[in-house]
Amino acid sequence: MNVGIICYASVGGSGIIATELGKVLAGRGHRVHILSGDTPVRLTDYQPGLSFHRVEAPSYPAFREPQYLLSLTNKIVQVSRDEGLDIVHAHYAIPHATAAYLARQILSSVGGRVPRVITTLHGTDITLLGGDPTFKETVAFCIDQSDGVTAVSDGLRADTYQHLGVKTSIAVIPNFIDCLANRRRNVPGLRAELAPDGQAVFVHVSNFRPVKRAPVVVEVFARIRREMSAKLLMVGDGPEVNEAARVAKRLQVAQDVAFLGLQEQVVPLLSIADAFILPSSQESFGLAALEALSCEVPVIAARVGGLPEVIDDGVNGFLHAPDDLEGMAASAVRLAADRVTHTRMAAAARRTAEERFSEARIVPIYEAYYAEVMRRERRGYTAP
Ligand code: GMT
Repeated sequence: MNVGIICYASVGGSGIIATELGKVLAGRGHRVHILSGDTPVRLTDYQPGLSFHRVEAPSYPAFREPQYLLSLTNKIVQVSRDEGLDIVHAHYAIPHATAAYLARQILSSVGGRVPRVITTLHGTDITLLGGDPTFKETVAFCIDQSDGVTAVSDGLRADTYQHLGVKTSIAVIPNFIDCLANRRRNVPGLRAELAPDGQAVFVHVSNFRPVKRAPVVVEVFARIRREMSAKLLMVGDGPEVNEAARVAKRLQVAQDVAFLGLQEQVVPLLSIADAFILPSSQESFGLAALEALSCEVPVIAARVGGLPEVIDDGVNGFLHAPDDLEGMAASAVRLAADRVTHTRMAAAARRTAEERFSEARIVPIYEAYYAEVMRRERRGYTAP
């Protein structure tokens, strides 16, 4: 098939999944065109069958904001025409589902080949933004007008029906991971450097947006520190990084918290961790949690959104009510102190990634979904 994939380029699960999907599909013989405002972080090497189309949003004195929606729409129209796309796969509804819808309408109105539109919902596009009255009706309309819609978890699917009132059927296709690339490595030097006195090591990886509650990670860690000697690695960057650092100072654990910023290679850091801490207020799936599981790192998380579909409480990690910081800390201490439990959960974590969320298992589900949508009756524009 000939597929156009639209995604955000910045670090974030939706862009990562979209790009990885494109790479695997190209490896399986499809032609894939990635459309994005910048080169996505995971689009690093040349691969036959995979190309990149930059979406430009020129500034103009009359505009106060760049017109991303218009330029993306136009780019989809051009690439569809030039390349003969079968499918336009929009990752993240806002505004990608709208751009794909508009492009399909434009292409339909002039005749010729018209691609099917598939929208994949990722999380904050629904739970934080989609239901906002500023966007709601347009977002719901464009989701309903897509030829196919997928969500990354049952939880997100339910939220979409509840918050946006969409009517169309939504298929759940979970996120996936390359289990070969994301596996625990032996990095004794790194552990000795970051935890020189044999301390337990906890890790948090995110974009430090408020929804991730990075300052709460530090609060949980301060409770852990009362019980044992430990280090916390904070990986990533974003709006709450400084607040998290302030909390570390206030709680007098700053000397044991390392803010490492954006890291291209998280596998070595995950490979020295005893547990991953993810107390998000909302999380449709938790790709970072899956990366940890794949590296044999049990995850301690808030019981919200799609996280219970990834983390089995007491099996590959622990789930707690979002405000149960004591419980999260107690689980962390238990994992680091009880090696038998840790070994059992680390093995279960890896099995979760391999058996339920491997790229080899999930990408063919996307392929089958593409084929099903191609067979469906078209939606959208009908010529007058
Ligand atoms: O996490 C975010 O703030 C943005 C968003 C994204 O575009 O990366 O993340 C969402 O999509 C990921 C990929 O499907 C999911 O793994 C994340 O759980 C989801 N984030 C939230 O629901 C908060």
